[in-house]
Amino acid sequence: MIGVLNVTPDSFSDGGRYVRRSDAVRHGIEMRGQGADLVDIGGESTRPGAERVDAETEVSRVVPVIRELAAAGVAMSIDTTRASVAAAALEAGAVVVNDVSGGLADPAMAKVVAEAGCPWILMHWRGHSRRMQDLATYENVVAEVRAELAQRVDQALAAGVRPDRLVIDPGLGFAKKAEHNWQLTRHLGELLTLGYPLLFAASRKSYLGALLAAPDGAPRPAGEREAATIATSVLAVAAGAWGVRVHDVRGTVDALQVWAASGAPRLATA
Ligand code: PMM
Repeated sequence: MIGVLNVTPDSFSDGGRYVRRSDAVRHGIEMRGQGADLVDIGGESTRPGAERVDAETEVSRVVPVIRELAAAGVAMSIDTTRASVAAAALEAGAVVVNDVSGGLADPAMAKVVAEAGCPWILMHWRGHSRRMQDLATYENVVAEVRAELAQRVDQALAAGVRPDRLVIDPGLGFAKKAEHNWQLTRHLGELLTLGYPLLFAASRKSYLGALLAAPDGAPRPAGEREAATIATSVLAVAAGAWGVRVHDVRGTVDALQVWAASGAPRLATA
């Protein structure tokens, strides 16, 4: 279970809430207490259309928070596509790199991860946020995402990253239309045949807002997509996902406890 902590003014769901360091640290400790195994710290918004910030800004947002949370014993991943930010975050106490570009955005990332020997979450990605929705064209989204993730894995291995350090992620909402996200959700088992643990990160994403739209077509606001998020997370874990990345840790932990206690079978695992 990974809890989301965006130290940004503009992320689509929690943007602006944790810009103050004390608020961010308090929320990170709270999520750990609720059952988050990792708190995922991001200093750059990746919402569709977002403009980039420079590396110095990203580092100045995340490093002080990472230092304080590390001192409090909280395990963290750094959500970044930049090798320099990942290196600074690892040095400050993060233990996992969560790279939404799967190593594509920064050719130096693989070396940083290989040298650190840390786990690396490789997400399926086709381009930066400003243009990513133009890249959401597929003949067969499941086969193409699987093939592109396999390339990311091969590149990571070629750079010397150990196979037991890799986690794959279908990248819901990143160069994906709603129907692509649903297809991937339906066919997680095909991605699991790559043989790596899979992270599923649907939390509060806009395709859930579209699903729950009001009769006039207005999407459900991001903060009111929690029940839908929990439902997708439970379905993903039941289908064999290794982990989920969510904003509401407590609700997700509760739901997964119900699922585990029910004895319902896991459909597949990597
Ligand atoms: N989505 C966001 C950010 N980071 N990391 C991974 N591994 N997978 C995702 O789908 C993902 C991510 C989107 O933004 P948010 O931080 O506001 O949820």
